[in-house]
Amino acid sequence: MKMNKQQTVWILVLGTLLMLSWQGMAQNTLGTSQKPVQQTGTVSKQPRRIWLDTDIMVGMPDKRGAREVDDAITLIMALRYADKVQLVGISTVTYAEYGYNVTRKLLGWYNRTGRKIPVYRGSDTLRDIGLETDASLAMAAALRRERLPILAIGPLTNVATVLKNHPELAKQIEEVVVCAGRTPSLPFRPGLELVTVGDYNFEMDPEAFRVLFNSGVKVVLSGYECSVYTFLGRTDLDFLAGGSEGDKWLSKTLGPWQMLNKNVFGVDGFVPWDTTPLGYLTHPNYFKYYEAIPVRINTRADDTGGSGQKPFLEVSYDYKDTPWRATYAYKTLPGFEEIVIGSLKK
Ligand SMILES: [Ca+2]
Repeated sequence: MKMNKQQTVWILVLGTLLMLSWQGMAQNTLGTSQKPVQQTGTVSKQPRRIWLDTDIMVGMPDKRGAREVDDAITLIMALRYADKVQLVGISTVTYAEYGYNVTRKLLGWYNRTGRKIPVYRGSDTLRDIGLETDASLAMAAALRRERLPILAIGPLTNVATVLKNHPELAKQIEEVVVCAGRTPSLPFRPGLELVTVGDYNFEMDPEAFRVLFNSGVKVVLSGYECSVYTFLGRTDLDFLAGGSEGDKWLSKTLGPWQMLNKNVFGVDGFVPWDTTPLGYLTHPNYFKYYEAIPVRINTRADDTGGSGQKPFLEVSYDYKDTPWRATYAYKTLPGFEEIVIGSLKK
């Protein structure tokens, strides 16, 4: 039988449709015990077991009107990507007691993993490296049981206490992923660049970063430079108001934070800073990195309006006189923002 051109096209279209539906059926029949092969061509892996250390403060009363919300969004994102990361334990730092309670509240709403995730209180002062807390003891115990990466999205006091008191555990830490650091002299001017802010997690406890880098543990820095263009605007998060009990609480809590950002940075929304270090663990292909880049703490004039000098955590291939190295995430690729928003919708 000879076909004209139109008939040939139709047969091709039909064949493609059949193939697609067959593929769909094949995937549907795989069931839950067998996971389909990922698009990248690698077989889907077990989730990476990680420890989360956080200075979560979402919803804490504050004279400025609101406190950071990004640790909460990062926690929810980690729980929603349970196929990629499994939280072995969570420790709190800075506002240890408040953080403990609000973390347990969020776990009650968003932990659908079927696993109990323990929470531990850590350092309140950020000036007491070496003073054991529930957090440092639990982190050390977890590291004795298994080798783990630590996602540390606050000041590093708890991590430094573990390394100072239990240096033999350094080899049990796969890597520490933190939200800090900059390329030399890069000012941190989010939003419409009206004000310059500091490198908060580093500046709250610079000594803790010294302890970490001196330990030789692999460090991943994913801070301002990488995160600043990931922006959650009001319209991105409106849907939370009509969601679950947790979503409604989150929606009410985000409102004042968005307002504060509008007043201070000129934009009606905010950067979820801490989601990019988590993204390094869940979606590493969405970032650009400088590998094994030298790291130094430099002291020079405060760029945030203060009169004195302050330390800057900086990376540059020009630094020849430092033994410290890091993987430095300097850019987020398009699509990561959708991943963050999508994790709140799942
Ligand atoms: Ca944080």
